[in-house]
Amino acid sequence: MKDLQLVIGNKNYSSWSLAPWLLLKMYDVDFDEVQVALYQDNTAEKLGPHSPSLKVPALRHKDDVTVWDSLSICEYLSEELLLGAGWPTGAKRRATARSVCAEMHSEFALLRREWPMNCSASVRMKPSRELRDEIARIDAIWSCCRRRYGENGTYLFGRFSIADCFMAPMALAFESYGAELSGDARAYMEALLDNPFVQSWKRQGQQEERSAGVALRSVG
Ligand SMILES: N[C@@H](CCC(=O)N[C@@H](CS)C(=O)NCC(=O)O)C(=O)O
Repeated sequence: MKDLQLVIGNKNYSSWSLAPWLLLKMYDVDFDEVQVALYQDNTAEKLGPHSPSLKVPALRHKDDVTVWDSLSICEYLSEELLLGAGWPTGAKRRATARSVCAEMHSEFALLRREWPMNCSASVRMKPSRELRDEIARIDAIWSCCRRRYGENGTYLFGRFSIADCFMAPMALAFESYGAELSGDARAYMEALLDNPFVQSWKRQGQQEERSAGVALRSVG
């Protein structure tokens, strides 16, 4: 077993699992991926040994550190394994990056409910007025960060950072449901969706769904 273990849920649906997984992949950190199927009768029992909150993601490091919650895991990884490289350089950029991650992490309940990440979905959905407001706020975050801080690359703060890890699930949902975005926000979303690890997460999520469908059909 490797020093680092990341426990995640179904790739098709588990938006919170994607953030730390993407950070580890982007920094080429060696880790064991432990997948637990969500929403099953035995999910809590399976998560019990890994996660005090009985939710994913959860991280285990060297058998003596357990970290749960996506944002805490990304903070820990950046501090312990990446020498702080998970965040942009410069106090002002870091403060903004932390603010947008915290906002993403604590807000947008409606978006998560009405347009949940589902890598296999491809359906145009007209957003309600309230949902349009949330989409507009994300559009404003993306456009503003790109304009102010994005000069050194295609990511939110130029080079890849934890902020992009938290935007990736939203980008996948926006792609699935056909969000209408401004030019700068759309360009950022497309760059993020082009990331090879985001693509591979999406493909694996879709594959999982196809296999679950086949399993259900063979039971029925
Ligand atoms: N705030 C947590 C949220 C974690 C969360 O809600 N995870 C979902 C999957 S994406 C989960 O484990 N659900 C299982 C359950 O609620 O039983 C984080 O950022 O990690």
